[in-house]
Amino acid sequence: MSNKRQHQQRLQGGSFGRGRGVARPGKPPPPRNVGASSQESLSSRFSTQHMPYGGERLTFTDQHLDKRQPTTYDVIEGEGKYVISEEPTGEAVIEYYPDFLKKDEAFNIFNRLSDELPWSQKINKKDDREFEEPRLTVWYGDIKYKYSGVTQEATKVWHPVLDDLRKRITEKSDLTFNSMLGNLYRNGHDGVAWHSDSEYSLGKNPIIASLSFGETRAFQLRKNPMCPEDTYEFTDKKQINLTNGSLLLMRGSVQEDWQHRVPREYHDKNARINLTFRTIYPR
Ligand SMILES: O=C(O)CCC(=O)C(=O)O
Repeated sequence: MSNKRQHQQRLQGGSFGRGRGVARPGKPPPPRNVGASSQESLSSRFSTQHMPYGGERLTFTDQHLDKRQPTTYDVIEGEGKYVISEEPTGEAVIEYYPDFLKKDEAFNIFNRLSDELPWSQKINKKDDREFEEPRLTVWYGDIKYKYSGVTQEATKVWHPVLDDLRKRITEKSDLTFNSMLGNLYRNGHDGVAWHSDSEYSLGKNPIIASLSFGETRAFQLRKNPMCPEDTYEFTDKKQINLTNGSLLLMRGSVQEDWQHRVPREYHDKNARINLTFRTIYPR
């Protein structure tokens, strides 16, 4: 992805604090509703983004968004398929399976993945500024993956646990994947800022399968305003509290019409691992 597109699409969280060591997961706390009282009202800055497959869309570029007042999210709970929007771009579909893996097995997998995968700290570039990503990452795939100034080198031999998980997702969904980006959130200070997985190498309407291990963390989505006449507010917001052993599928226009993030938390959190299986195409 070009620097310009990285800048526009992947609004990485330079404002996040650094992690302070991996906190082992205990029993995840029950999901809680986020969002409070105040409906946000904010004039925001937008820029025009040229989509890889033609057309344009408005993109929010205000990195100070994370510092606003708490806002209200519709919480999606329970197993199911949710059509979260229907636009000329198509349906944006979320599927959530909280019990994809048994809790004990998922905690064991967390321990193996945190000990055995080659996690590393990457440096992001944004506005000619460099900052450490507020999480550790790992990449498995036949070809390298580039985003936000980060290059994840190809790792052709898959760890057996990852290979097994990939097969189990395919058995459940009939979907196949050739790569996996893993995130290790060491504690509540780690997260990922608003972005969409819309790099050119993922193709149009990419399908992402996301597996979670360890601590429950909020996964939030906000819908891009659809036309310049809109009030430039993100009025449609969803949250799924991704629990240990859960599987989330994002399909259709989710990456084109929505952004997502895992916000930084202001209270103690244990570590969480997230594996995002994708299909990437050579350029
Ligand atoms: O940790 C998560 O659930 C989301 C990770 C994510 O957004 C990404 O890898 O693009």
